[in-house]
Amino acid sequence: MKHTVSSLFEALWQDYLQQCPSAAKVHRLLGGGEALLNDHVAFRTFALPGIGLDALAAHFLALGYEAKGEYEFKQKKLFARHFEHPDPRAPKVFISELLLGQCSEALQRTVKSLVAQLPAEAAKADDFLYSGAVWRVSQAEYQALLAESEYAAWLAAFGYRANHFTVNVNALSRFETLESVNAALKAAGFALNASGGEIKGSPQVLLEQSSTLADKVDVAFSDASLYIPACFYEFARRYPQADGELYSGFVAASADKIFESTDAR
Ligand code: OOG
Ligand code: NI
Repeated sequence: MKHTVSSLFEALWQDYLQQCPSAAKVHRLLGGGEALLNDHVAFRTFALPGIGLDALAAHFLALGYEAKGEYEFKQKKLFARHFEHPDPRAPKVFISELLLGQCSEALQRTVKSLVAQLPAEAAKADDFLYSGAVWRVSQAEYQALLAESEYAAWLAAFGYRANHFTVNVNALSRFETLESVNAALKAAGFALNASGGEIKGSPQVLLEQSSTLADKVDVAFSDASLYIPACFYEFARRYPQADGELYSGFVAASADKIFESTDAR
């Protein structure tokens, strides 16, 4: 089925709920039954031909999205870009890729062996963005990736799907500040990602973000099953720029910490 913007995000949301079951509860807590607007949805991939950032982005460009900001994460060896749709109700999209050329030979070999298991042109399939991890990966391979790059290990375990959805806090009717959202989440028992502080960013950089720690789920590796962090929920409050429009970009220093919402713990 060829997707529309709304059918694609609905399919992504249904897949995401399986990997982040607490999202349904968070949704009720913040929305009280009303629909919530998504600020953005994020994806991860490996920078390899046919499967890199551009291959994922093609799905969104075909739906009218446009490429916007670029971001570099030197330590984590990631590059990212964000995309916006002319319809302001369509969520923004944040896509990152692991720069394999900067990783060890062993990591590159493992990752290439996973990607080689995908059918030709896999990234062009209409359901690719929520196809998950269709390769066989062993527990030992996962652990070896984890020792070098948490991002690589997460991708090997979970593959292609929304890594997180993000609540647009500006559009909430029951909450105004990100502090009040965080307080309600914690009172309801959700654990927040505290790396770099519970609130990343500030009104000065025009973006404040927080996120839950990823829900853990059972993942069946080729030789064993492990209970590991899957997907998380993010919350973003945007501030107006000098021209009165809300800032629509991302903040690399904050994003760097948001990535850590899937860290093993
Ligand atoms: C993306 C982390 C960055 C943001 O909103 O800054 C991000 C990821 O964890 O894949 O989503
Ligand atoms: Ni995000």
